Amino acid sequence: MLNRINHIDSMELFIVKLPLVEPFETSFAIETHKEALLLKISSEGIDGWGECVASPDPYYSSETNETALHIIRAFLLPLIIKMKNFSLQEVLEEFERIRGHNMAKATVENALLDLLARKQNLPLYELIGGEKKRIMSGISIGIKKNPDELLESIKKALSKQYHRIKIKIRKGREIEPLTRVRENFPDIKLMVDANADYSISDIEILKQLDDYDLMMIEQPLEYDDLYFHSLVQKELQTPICLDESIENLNDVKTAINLGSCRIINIKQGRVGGILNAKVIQDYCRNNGIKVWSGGMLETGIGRAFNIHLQTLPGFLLPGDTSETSRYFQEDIVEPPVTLQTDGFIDIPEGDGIGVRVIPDRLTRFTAFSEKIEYK
Ligand code: OSB
Ligand code: MG
Repeated sequence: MLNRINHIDSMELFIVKLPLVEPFETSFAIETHKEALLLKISSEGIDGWGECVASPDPYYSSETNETALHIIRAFLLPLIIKMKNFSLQEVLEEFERIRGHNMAKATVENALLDLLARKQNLPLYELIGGEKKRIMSGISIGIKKNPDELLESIKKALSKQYHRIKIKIRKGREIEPLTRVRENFPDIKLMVDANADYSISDIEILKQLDDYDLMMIEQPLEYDDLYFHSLVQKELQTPICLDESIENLNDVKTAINLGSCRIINIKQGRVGGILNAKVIQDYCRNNGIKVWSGGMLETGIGRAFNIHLQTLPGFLLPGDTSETSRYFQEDIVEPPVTLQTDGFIDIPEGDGIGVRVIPDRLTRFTAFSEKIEYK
């Protein structure tokens, strides 16, 4: 940030595909693999890494890894090629001309932030003004075949000391699982995520969720809605948390003014990067809205960005930051994320995001790569 980049020597794009230890089912898809678009930017012997949070398909967001690849290649990287002795702020100003495509923009922003931090021998959290501290953990449990499997997963997560449990629900698959969970675990910190499966006409079902002492209901209604969420929030005791509906600071301001939610899930990739996420958490903190850091089943690169982000003061609730072994048998970075005996997570030590990409694992998991060199 404070520093400038003289010039970029090369950029490399990778699509990696990692098997998940177990399929992850949501109201919109079943995922068996994590496919991620990675970007390495090299400058004067130092590499910065970024990970795109998009998926191969447009079911969570309109962006996909292929659309991000296109936007990065055709529009974002060519802007940087032209720049000499530039700051990250200057890059982001150039990016403003491109509408939308936050996940693509965040990928480049993330790689440049990692690069800038490494150039200054600083951990990322220091570069962005965070505080050195441990991070709370949380787990997002997918829709299970039956309530017994769900109870088993919750039991396992509790034995690891996760600070809160989130379960995925979908219309018609909420009351029975929640009843069983509360019979077995009356006191745990619990929340649900509907991934936009309901609409305003389902308000009577949503009202029933007030009986389960939930920390929040995440994204009950349509992915692009703020108005109907405000009507539902007025009828519910349980806070609504928005995920899909929030793509920028304007959405946040509209949501707060309408009363569409009391909590916001910030996915830095969904809002265009770490610096936008920082502005949003600051705005929320000043307006009495708690935020937490969401996840997109990221590899160790994206997960490290989420961990550094949570050192900022607005992140008052545990996020979807789980340990590596819950997603992958083998990740592309070292060290893995692990939970301490009290469920907290340490910030990885070292410069930048603090994790290193292991070349042979990257090669093994890479399905596509492309290198762009500059003179
Ligand atoms: O809605 O938060 C979501 C994963 C993929 C897409 C959307 C979501 C999720 C998660 C998993 O809930 C969070 C994680 O553990 O990374
Ligand atoms: Mg969500």
